[in-house]
Amino acid sequence: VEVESKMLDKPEQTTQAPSAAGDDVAKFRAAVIAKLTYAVGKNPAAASDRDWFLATAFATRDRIVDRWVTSTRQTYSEGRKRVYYLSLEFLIGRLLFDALTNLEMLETVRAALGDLGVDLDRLRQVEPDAALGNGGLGRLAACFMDSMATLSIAAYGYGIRYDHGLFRQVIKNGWQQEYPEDWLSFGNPWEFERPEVTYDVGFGGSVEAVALGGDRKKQVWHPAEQVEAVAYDTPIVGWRGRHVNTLRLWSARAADPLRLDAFNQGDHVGALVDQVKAEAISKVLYPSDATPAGQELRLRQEYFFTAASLHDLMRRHVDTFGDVRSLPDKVSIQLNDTHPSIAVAELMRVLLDEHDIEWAQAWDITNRTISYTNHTLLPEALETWPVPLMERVLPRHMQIIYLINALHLEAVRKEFPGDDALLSSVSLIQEDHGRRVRMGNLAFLGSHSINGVAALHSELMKTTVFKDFYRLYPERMNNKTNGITFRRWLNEANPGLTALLVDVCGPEVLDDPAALKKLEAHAGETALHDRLAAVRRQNKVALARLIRDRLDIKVNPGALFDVQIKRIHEYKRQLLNVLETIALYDAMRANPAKAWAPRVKIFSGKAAASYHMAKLIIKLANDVAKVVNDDPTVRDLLKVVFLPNYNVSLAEVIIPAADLSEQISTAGMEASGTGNMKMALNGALTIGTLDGANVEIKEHVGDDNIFIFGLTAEQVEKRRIAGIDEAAAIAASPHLGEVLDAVGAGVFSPDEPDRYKPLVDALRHHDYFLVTPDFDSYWDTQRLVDAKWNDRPAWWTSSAINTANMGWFSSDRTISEYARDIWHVPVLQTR
Ligand code: B1N
Repeated sequence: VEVESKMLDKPEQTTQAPSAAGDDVAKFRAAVIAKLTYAVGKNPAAASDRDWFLATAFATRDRIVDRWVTSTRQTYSEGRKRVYYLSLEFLIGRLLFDALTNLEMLETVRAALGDLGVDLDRLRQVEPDAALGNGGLGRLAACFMDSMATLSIAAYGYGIRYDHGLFRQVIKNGWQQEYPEDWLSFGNPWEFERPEVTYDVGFGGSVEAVALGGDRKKQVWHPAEQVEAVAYDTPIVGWRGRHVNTLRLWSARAADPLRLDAFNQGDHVGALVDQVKAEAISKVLYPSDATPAGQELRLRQEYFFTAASLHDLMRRHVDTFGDVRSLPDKVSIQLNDTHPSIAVAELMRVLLDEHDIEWAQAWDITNRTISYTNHTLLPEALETWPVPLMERVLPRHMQIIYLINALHLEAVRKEFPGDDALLSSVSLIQEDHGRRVRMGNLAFLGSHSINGVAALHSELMKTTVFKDFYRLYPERMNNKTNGITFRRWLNEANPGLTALLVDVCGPEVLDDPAALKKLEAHAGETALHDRLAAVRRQNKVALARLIRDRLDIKVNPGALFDVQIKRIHEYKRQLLNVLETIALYDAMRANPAKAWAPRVKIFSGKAAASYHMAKLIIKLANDVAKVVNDDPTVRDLLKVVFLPNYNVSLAEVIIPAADLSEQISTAGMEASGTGNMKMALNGALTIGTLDGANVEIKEHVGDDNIFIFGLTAEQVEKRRIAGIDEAAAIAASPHLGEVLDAVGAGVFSPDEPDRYKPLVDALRHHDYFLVTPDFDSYWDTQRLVDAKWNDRPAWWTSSAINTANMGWFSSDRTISEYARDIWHVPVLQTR
């Protein structure tokens, strides 16, 4: 990891003396028994797996807390700059193996529990999967927390402690159904409630201008409603336990739990109305993924956690450094998308109204403190709020936004006189279709750095969403290509491959992902191929078992496992994959004796509850699965599997078992992708478009080791302008017409022949996502995949080259770049 900023000292490598190991096991065993007895209140004979899990988590947490206290004290005593990562989502998943891996205690704990007759791998499954996020954006925040701790950055994650995370997906008769998720129902052993860290967050009310004497006056906001934000802290321990940071999540609580007067008059429900309204704020995660969530409650969630977080960090800053004016030197606030972008107006409000800083200085402080990451170009995902709603819920903020906008537009008018189009495009207020506040523009204007999440995405930002802002502030825009934490996605998810890599590349590979490159020298060796194949086989057997247990479908671990796992969205084009599956099924049936590469098509992912097209695509995948899996003609050639309730834990099983990674979004639409990185790191070959981070994966692994197909982002744009001409694409295709006819005629839905008419009609007449023009290129490229699979030495050579060249996609690299270019904080040099 190349970092120019000042380095922290290199840590001592800890080596464990063999004689100490037995001691450690005995100590940990005693600690677990003590926790089971005194924290869980059970005796070993009566303890369930859940009790053992809690006891183990508590004992593990103790080891983290010691280091946590040290880290926190060091940050204070050294007067270090702190980074605050504000995110409406943290998709952290299970934490036990994260903690044990990073503390290097996995084997000790396994042995200690073994002595007690308890199986650690069973306990692993008992932990609920904390799904406080929708998909890539939330998981990125979780990977970043791991990397910030690993690099010893003094960082805090700030978000919401949702009572209910992302809905549980049940597939019933092929259709998605949503059920509430309940991760907290058996308690959460990782968190510390901090009832003493509670802030009032105001909503509504009015603003009063108070005369201060002379012509000076002051605006005072009198909120109509106060909601309390209560802190819950989860320690996040970095690799080798060197540093521990805090994930602080806010829970909403009514200031007055009930109205006693109403209660005493017999109105038992009415007495609780205020409480219910306040607590609704942290009740449930919005299941929107790159789609708008235009609800008052969503705005309340955004302001709630932003205001509480700013209050908390300002208090800490003033306590430590005494003066708000040094804020930009000691604090960096990173906005994870626009969801916390009200921070710009809130920080201004606090500086102006509560610290009596004058406007120009307040604006300078705000701008130098805040930076913003954009995660999507989809126009429908860009947040805007109706002005009347903002005026009602956040009247003082609306005033401030008007003022920011007036000064901003005045400056633009001066620099670009007469350019009205520019003015209306960079305004914070959208004037057509009802007046709305543009949160992306507010975030941009209030930030000194605006970054995209992959090279292509960051370039496209300059020509699309922020085209006009780029003319005003080109120096603010930059790229930070996403990354993933190798601790979870390699060490924990794929211990077999990790052991192999340590053996071939040396143990330094655990600290320096660039050492993966040493694998490349052996990429062509049969001995390596055999070892890689054995590891993959084991992982595929485990996945096959899971598929059998959950779906009662038998799949052959010898077949090519072809995997598409992500949110279901039209732009991600699961439909393209399903249509190719149908074409392949037809071709196999027509000629079953041909030397086909046997495949298992694996799909997993959730659709937003209100996204009808996406839900129809899930149903189609399941309908196709039923037909294919029941057909004896293709029994040994093709299986189709839709695994319900995709989450982090399921990903940890699927990813190490993937042979082929499907990254087939319409070019220009997937900002980055991170599942693409996880699978390539684990040795899957990618079939994908030149979109998001696929472009950079291709540059790293080389053209011969990735299957690229389809229109480029530039061609997509041209094609949309020229007219897509679906009919021509379908007519030119040897397979597509027949496939669409079959789907449209109800071949896969005999019980409801018209079920897929809307889907097929869209493809034939307004194929916005360009499935039809990309189909043949996709089909042809899949046949190249078959050919390579049938040449196993070539396949494994490419697989090894993929793993060898994925080191750059470590989130440690990404975070080092944020630290160097945006936050200006030192990082620990880990190699
Ligand atoms: O963010 C990921 C990227 O790797 C993905 O390409 C991108 O699609 C994803 C509104 C979003 N962009 N926008 C969202 C999530 C929730 C929501 O309410 C938008 N998610 C992404 C990490 O950079």
